[in-house]
Amino acid sequence: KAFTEEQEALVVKSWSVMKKNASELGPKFFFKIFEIAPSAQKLFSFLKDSNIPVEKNPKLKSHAMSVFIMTCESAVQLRKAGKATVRESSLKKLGAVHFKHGVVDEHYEVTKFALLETIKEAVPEMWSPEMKNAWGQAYDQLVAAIKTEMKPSS
Ligand code: ISQ
Repeated sequence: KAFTEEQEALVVKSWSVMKKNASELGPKFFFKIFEIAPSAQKLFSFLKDSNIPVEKNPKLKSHAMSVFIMTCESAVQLRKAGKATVRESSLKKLGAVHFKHGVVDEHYEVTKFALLETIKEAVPEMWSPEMKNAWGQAYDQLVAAIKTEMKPSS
């Protein structure tokens, strides 16, 4: 389904507010996933080999922040670009990394739930069923784009 101008406006409006707090919202998004699926922490070598509590780990924080920004900016660019795009990485690399870790549909669903919850809590005064739908659709398009690249890196 096409991403409409109205949906783009909702995504842009909420991202312009969330952007300033990306350093808190990114980790919040990741910790929601770790709450639902604690084993997801095993994906990060820098967590396994560290004595610092996960919520204080600076590498995890900066990684979570860039993943969050990348996800949101993909949504913001969706209409202009005509398809889901990512910066500072390529869909090929993202596909290969998700393939390598054996990511399956349920993981993408948990992540979608965590992302929507994070946004809802970040902009409660703007949140609406339409906004939930706009972010959900943008997320689904990003996931679809990653899935088409889910194969071993050559
Ligand atoms: C992979 N992709 C996006 C977000 C994530 C959060 C936790 C663990 C893995 C993830």
